[in-house]
This record gives sequence, structure tokens and C-alpha cells, in this order.
Amino acid sequence: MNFSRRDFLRTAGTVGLAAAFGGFPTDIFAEGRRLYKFPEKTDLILLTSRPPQLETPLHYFKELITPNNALFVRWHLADIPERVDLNEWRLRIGGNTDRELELSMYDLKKFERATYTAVIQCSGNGRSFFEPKIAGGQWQNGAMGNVTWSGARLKDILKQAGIRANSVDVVFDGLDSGPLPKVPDFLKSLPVDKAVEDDIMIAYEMNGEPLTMLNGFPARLIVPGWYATYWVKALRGITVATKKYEEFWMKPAYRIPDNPCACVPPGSKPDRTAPITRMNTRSLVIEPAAGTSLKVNRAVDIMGIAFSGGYSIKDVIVSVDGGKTWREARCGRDMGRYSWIQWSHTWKPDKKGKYTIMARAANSIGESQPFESLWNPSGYMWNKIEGLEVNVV
Ligand SMILES: Nc1nc2c(c(=O)[nH]1)N[C@H]1C(S)=C(S)[C@@H](COP(=O)(O)O)O[C@H]1N2
Ligand SMILES: [Mo]
Repeated sequence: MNFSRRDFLRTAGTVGLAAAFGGFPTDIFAEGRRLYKFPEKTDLILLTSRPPQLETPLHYFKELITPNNALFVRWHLADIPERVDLNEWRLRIGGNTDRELELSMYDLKKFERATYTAVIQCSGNGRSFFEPKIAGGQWQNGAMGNVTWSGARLKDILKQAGIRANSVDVVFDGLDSGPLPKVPDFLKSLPVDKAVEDDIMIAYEMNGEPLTMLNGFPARLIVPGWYATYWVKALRGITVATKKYEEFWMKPAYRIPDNPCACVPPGSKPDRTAPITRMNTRSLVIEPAAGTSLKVNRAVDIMGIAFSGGYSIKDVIVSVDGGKTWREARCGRDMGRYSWIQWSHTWKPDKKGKYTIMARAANSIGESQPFESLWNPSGYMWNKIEGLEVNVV
């Protein structure tokens, strides 16, 4: 078995100078933005290069599963792992436990293997659409993907370590760190009750392959249904704590207004905040792309995707007249409650002119999408029903 990814930089072809873990610009554009090539990745939309933040061009979402080389990338800190030698890498589990564990990849793979498909989505996906504008990564809709993850269940690992009764939070640390000591290390926590849920996984594979370096090789946390801020990459340590963990990346970062809509009037601040957790329900029209010209009296398949924070999709409705009338879309294969589904709707426009296509998904517990965006100061949880204009000629 080849345990080393020391030579993965070669996959980038011309990136031979080892220190340069950056990408380089291509001559290719998508959605009007220049694409960049990073190690193990295809050409993606660049937000920042240090730390790497790369967005997936929309056309990849025509597929049910997002290919590894097209999955978006988001790191917070400039010093990210560029190579990991599995002969040396260990995952340490300790804190308020009966035992301390030091697991090699070989040990990790001895735990029963779990596999499921789950949407990974950044809390700030769609941030660039909010009005008024919000500082932070100006993501459009490509900070997400649908991936089949395999790994060990966190609860099995915690059981082997033996969580003590008075434990409160479980804290996760990756191999990345800030360039200066004053930049807080990226640590995230889950309440103990959440951490021992069946579906929480330490994944070592994405779509049947080892994780790419940029997506968290050699192992990352998967919290299906929750925003990816918890999906700590390149894990090195798990610490069980007897107190509520409230350091920088849990508080003040990654918080939402503590009210039912997680929103405040645009431009204002909430009185109380809570950590962001479960994803809301979303749908997206992928085809036809905005601005496409369609032929009158010719049938076209409108297609898109829809997902929710772990409660499947019950139905998707589609409008071609800007929301005046709606039809139910056909939903494709169900890959489980954390996966997205593909939907389609055949439409034959019988008059020339401009049309606005919209889609609205609902999940199995009745959560749906709003007609007006729900504003919050960090630009999280964008799920407004979007309208996309096409021309019928
Ligand atoms: N170690 C580490 N893990 C991390 C982060 C990070 O900065 N460092 N960012 C989180 C955030 S906010 C997101 S959106 C996802 C992005 O995962 P991806 O790069 O595999 O798409 O990783 C999460 N895990
Ligand atoms: Mo994120």
C-alpha cells in the first residue's frame, strides 16, 4: 500500500518549486472569472491564493457527484499542510477520556467502515448575493459539492477512548496554523451529544479515493447536514473538554442571530447570537444557464439540484414566469437524506420573449426557501429563491 503523498505536488505539472503550494492562472474563464490550477485540482475560480479559496464552476453541478478535482477549497490560515507522511501522521484523542489514543491511518482503518453521500457547503456560500454587501469571501454558488465519504465513525473512536461522564464538548484541531501567534488556530467543537451521533465520521476517503491535500488529507471530520465550518480538515487532535469550548472560531466567529429566521434587518446587528449549525434547504437551477437563448416551440429540460440539512427533499416546484405559476419537478435518484437530488422539468415555451426561471425546494419537515433573502451580518445561509433569465427567440 502506498501511504505517502510526498510526491503529490507533481500532479500540478509545472509546480516544481516545492515552496510554491500556490496555483497558477490559466487562460480559461467560467462565469466571467479567470480559472486557476492548484495541485490535484482542475481549473477552479480563485477567491484568494493564500490561504487557498477556490470555487467550483456551476456546470460541475450537472453531475450527481462532484468530482474530487472540482470540489471547492476553503482554508482560513496561511500555513496549510503541503505534505503529510503517513508513516509519521497520528490522530491523537485525549482530554477527559479514560485512555489516550494515538491512531495511525492503519489503526483508523480498523474501525468499521461507514460510507454515505453528503453535501459539503460553506456557511458563506452565496454571500456575494446579499444586499447590502457583506465583507468576507465573495462566493457565488460554488462553495458546495456532493461527495461520497468513507471513514470511521467518531462515536466508535470516542468509545474506545472512553468519554468520561462530565464531558461537555469535543474539540477538533487540524494541521494548519496561522502565520503569526496572534492569529487563532482553527479549532472547532461539537457538543458531546452531537459528537456521538451515528453519522458523524472521520473520513479518509472521498469518492473512493484518499482525500486531496487541499480537501484535508489524510482525514477530516464529516458532520453531515451541518455547515462545513465543522468539517475540520487534516485532523491531528481530538480533545474531550469538561467546559463549553468558546474560543475564536466558535465565538465570535461563525455565529448567527439567535432567532427563528437567523436574520436581522439588513445592516443591523443581532442582540444575541448562537453558533451556526444545520444547513437550511436550497435548490439551484443549473440548466439552462442564465442568459441562454432558447427556441420557441422547442422543448427544453430545465434541470437543477436541491438539498436540505439532513432531512431529504420532499418536492421541488419550478416556475418559468417569475413565480406567478408553479409546476412540480421530477426528482431523480435518492442517495440518502444528506445528499442532493437532481430534479428536472420539461418546458416548451410557445411565445418569444424574456422568461424568469425559478425553483423552490421543500424538505421532509416542511422547511423551504424564502422569496426575500434573510440577511445576517456574516452573510451565511443564503437560500433565497433565485430567478434566472432566459431569452426565447
Ligand atoms: N483544518 C481546517 N479545516 C477546515 C477549515 C480550515 O480553515 N482549516 N475550514 C472549514 C470551512 S469554513 C470549510 S467551508 C470547509 C471547506 O472544505 P473544503 O476545502 O474541503 O471544501 O473546511 C472546513 N474545515
Ligand atoms: Mo466555510
